[in-house]
Amino acid sequence: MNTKQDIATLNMDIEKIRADFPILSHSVHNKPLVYFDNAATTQKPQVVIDALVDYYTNLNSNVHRGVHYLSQQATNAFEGVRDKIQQFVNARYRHEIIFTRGCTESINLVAGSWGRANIGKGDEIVISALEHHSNIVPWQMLCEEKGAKLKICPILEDGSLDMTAFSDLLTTATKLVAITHISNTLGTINPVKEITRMAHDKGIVVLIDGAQALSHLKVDVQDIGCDFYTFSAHKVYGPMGIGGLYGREDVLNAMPPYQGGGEMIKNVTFEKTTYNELPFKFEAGTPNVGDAIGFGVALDYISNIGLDRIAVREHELLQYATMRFKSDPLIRIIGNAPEKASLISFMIDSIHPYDAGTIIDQFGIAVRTGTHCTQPLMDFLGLPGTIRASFAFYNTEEEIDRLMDAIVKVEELFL
Ligand code: 7TS
Repeated sequence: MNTKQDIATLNMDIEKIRADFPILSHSVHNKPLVYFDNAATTQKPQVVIDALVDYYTNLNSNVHRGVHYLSQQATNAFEGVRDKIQQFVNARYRHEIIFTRGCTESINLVAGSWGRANIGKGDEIVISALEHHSNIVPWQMLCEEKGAKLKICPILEDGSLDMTAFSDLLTTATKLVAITHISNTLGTINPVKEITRMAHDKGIVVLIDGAQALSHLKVDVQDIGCDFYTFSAHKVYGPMGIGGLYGREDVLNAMPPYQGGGEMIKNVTFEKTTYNELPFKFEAGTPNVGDAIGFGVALDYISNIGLDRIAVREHELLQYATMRFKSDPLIRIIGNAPEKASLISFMIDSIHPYDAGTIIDQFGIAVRTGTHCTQPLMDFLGLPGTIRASFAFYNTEEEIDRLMDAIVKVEELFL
């Protein structure tokens, strides 16, 4: 057990795992694809792709509204995924899981329903400098509508949250804290349990944006104690267009509906409509049944590998890439928080990230360049953007070596 490769081999059979993801054997620009854009979306294992085809081939039917065989089978499969998600994030009740289109819609649901009902003039909402636009703009819109104020918790030089500043921001005017679990740009893992405890001590409601977290670490919403937790399937090896919101039962029950339509009602007359129970109160219209089923298969897939093993493997990749990047004096890593997920934002000297990204792409390597939907964070850091390599457990040290070769080429061309 001397080299990183040995440890990786002991941890999991990478070649076998890679074979589960058909896209990973593709070529781009006549080079084997290296996929380092996992924070934007993860690739899908064949079992997830098969589940989608199987659903539309054998099960397609609308849910919750038919006594016929197919409708009941589709309903069972769809509702079974709710149970899987409940177990995956350790929610107390299955009806605390609301299906949405994804993390963005989940945050908008909370802003549109809980926010409209609970935020008033002069109230304050605390977010952080690390937030994705999805966890900024809905709150800005709400604050504008209600005459409330958005307060921003700053970060320290290493990309960690400034917890002293956070504590100072919590006042009697604060009604909500909405903070990301893991920064999609810097990789910082925030102390969400502590954040929740500090906010709850002052009676403040807490939303955690879990878009980046579900694939990297074991999420336990009861242990965190938060009121809301949001996520997207496509970042956890599942399909796009499906995700969810965890909300604590008492909080969800006290909220008005978000959208009106079929499914979310109990009884409709032209005079008065009464609303359905949880979770259906928040699920107006025909849901995305096929993709939900694919989501369930993705959760089973990573549960079978084991999130603890995934975390170990991804940490190895992060350490290896960090070590390689640090060996090049022209590379500046942006974000060095002690608790960090497996992604690295970086600059190559003064080369614009778009220029670097274009050359790196020619090597068949997918990295993301730009502001990563965190423009205010880029302003905060005084950067035009970064290059971001985000790793999943199916990536390898050899792929990181190939990225280093491409970076050397970028340096030759631009410096
Ligand atoms: N919050 C965080 C922290 C994210 O990283 C993202 C997507 C979202 C919310 C929104 O998720 P969606 O599934 O609703 O779009 N992040 C990224 C990214 O880093 N590159 O592309 C999308």
